[in-house]
Amino acid sequence: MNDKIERAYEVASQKYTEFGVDTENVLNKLKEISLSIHCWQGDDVGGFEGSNASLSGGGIQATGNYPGKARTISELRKDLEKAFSLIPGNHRLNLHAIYGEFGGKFVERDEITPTFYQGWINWAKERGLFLDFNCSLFSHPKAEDGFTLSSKSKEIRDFWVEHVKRCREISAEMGKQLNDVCIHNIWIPDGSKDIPVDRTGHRSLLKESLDDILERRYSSSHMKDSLEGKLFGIGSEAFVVGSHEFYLSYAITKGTMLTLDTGHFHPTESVGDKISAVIPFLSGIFLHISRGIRWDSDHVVIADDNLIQLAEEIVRSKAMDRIHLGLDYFDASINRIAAWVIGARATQKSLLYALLQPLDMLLEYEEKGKYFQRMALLEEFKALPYGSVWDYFCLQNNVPSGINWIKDVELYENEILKKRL
Ligand code: RNT
Ligand code: ZN
Repeated sequence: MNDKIERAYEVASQKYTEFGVDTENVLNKLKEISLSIHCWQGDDVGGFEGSNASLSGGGIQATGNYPGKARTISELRKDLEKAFSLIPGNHRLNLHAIYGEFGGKFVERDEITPTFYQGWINWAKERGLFLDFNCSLFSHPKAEDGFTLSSKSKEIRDFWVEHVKRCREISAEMGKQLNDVCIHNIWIPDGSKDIPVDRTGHRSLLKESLDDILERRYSSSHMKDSLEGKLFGIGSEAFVVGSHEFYLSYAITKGTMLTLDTGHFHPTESVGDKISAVIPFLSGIFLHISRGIRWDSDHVVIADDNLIQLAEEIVRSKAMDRIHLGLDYFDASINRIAAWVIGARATQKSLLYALLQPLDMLLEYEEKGKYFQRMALLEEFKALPYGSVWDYFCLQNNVPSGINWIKDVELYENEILKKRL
């Protein structure tokens, strides 16, 4: 088996060498790229706050009822460990505030402290993982009227401002203890189902709340803030306060990072194209890699044209050190561990595909106006054996190659998930 993979890799490597591409070099680069794996795929964005913690009120929705959803933190950790064992390389875990360890008692969102996340920090440390963090401004009675940081009620705003401030503090603590930079992502569901008259009012309230939240400075070697806009959500079809333009402008002004979620734009827009347009003006970009289908922005990521283009633009950006890659989708209709593995591997495969392209040759064609040659070369590369390079990468990193991981997940499903009733 391994022999076969090695032989196929040798052949593939020679093929790429003919075009001036060094596959060893490519594999080293690929290994350096960490993905921030989203914890919320494991339990349909439920979290562990207690009793009525089902996903609601945020304009996002997980559909499906596949058996075996993680019901406790230890089940979620087990599932994550399984998923991580099937994804080559070293990665990160992206946590939401609702995933704290509250020990069975209800802790209000404006009362959370780093202590509730110490278990996650320890768990990450033991496994050599790093953490990212998110404030959670949905699935909560105080988010039910559709507005949080931009609410016209001062009481509601104050509550959420306090929550986000605490989440920043928790992020800084995670970064400090893990000796790393924890990215804190701010996404809020604020918006309205129908056409509002006071867009201006809500947007200026959002700005005011954010100014207040970001006033406290943390060392950028431990935490960085990133802001995520959106086009629409369920119940916020006509108006989203935190739109892309709002946060792009805000992030540039304040020096924060900007989160681009690939499911948060019009279907014909290319997020790949946006990278080189915004990165010169930003301290960094956090990509939430997802797959939009019609009204839904959160399908499991696959290596489609959008993802390939995104990967190509990341690789060609010359700013990879300022682009943080995370996954963001949730599918409750298939095995949840497989959903993680498929999305992560598809992202890595797309990056590999992009890294294997003969950029120098392509650039030369382009600069000389040899456009059919450029097109022909790109087309040719679609049929080159990058799958053999991928298999070798998996082998090198001690994870199953090809579809061998499927049986691992099936076994886990039979032995563990099916027993969760
Ligand atoms: C929602 C945003 C956001 C969430 C997570 C749970 O549309 O994409 O990133 O998916 O914070
Ligand atoms: Zn997102």
